[in-house]
Amino acid sequence: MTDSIINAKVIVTCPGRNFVTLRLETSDGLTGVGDGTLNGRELAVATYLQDYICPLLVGRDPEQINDTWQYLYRGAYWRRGPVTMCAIAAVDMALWDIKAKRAGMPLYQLLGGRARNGVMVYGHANGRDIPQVLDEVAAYLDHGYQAVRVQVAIPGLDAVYGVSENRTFYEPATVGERPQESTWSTEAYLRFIPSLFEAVRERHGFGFRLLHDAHHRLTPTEAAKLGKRIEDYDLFWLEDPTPAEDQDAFRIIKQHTVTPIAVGEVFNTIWDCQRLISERLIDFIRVTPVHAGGVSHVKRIAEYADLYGVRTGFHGATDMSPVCLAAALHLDISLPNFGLQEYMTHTEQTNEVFPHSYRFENGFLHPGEEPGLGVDIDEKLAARYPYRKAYLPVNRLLDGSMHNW
Ligand code: EZ4
Ligand code: CO
Repeated sequence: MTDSIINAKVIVTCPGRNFVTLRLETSDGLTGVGDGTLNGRELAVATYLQDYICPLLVGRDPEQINDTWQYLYRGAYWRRGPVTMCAIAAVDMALWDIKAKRAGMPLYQLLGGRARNGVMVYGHANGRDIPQVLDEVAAYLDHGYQAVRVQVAIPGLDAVYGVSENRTFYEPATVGERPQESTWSTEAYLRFIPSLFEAVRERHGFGFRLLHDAHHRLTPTEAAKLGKRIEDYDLFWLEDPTPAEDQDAFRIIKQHTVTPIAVGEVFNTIWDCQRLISERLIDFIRVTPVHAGGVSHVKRIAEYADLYGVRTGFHGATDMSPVCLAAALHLDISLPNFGLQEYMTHTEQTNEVFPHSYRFENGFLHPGEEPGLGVDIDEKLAARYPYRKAYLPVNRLLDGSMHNW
């Protein structure tokens, strides 16, 4: 008799921040976990899973991942969108976890095995001023990192994206009944930001990959101007220069600068980046398993990107749970066109709730050799950290108009 799913459970926990996890159990006694966390909108995915997907999973053959994916995607009629795709992603990851456990192999072996020895990751140096960022970069380099993203506060602006009070942990979502408000001036940013890259290269040289995230705030012309202005500082990538849904904007940027562009953390499907990839308008695609339909769909996007010389740079901020990070690492180590993996360490409580086999060593992450994803959830411990409502910030220009956060 074939194995079947006998239990599908949604676990919402807040060990420092909120996570939504799907845990499946099969009649053969196997279990699998999948991440369904959508920062600031977590309960929408939890409900989608609990009320609409879990009842459909019970009784299904866990081995037929392709059929289950299509059943949930086509079967919803309402295609794409972050809530639906996070829910499908959670199922997909959990099923790959089960399949690899049954095979007795770490997931990357089922994806064809290793294409490299380890997964290079980038760390996050940030600070209230340039000297503080320079010290942070030094700390990351001392730790063995070979790639560092830099973000700095902009004089005259409050609560700028990517700048944190906590030196080891950056969490933009804040607990409360309303989002925090931050302010923005593109003029102030463009005047100041090149001096950060100049200072970093002057003090630390060119022997590591330097990255920066503009977080969807510029117009195509402003982004083109910035990219051109900072070419000598040799960034590995400039991320999300403009809002990602306007794919044509990237043609303007590409016409003016050879600063590499990374985009896609807000994409949910291959359709969102089809033109960006096929027209070579970006250099790195930043989709990640949780937000883009799981291991199956992200693999498809990465393979499509490879045809056009676009490399991967998967999103890996703290709102991707250890389950999603592990899934990303199995892809990273096996894909020919891997570029770089984002890595932001989780809180100690998060690491305890999600015991895992991946480990950091000298600037690289290794997925580990445990069968499956190599991550589990400690449900008893998870229950000690109940959900706390939290929102991502909103962003206003100095005259009060809403801007992109
Ligand atoms: O703002 O993950 O590159 N990383 C990022 C992140 C995102 C958050 C949103 O939940 O842009 O910091
Ligand atoms: Co980003």
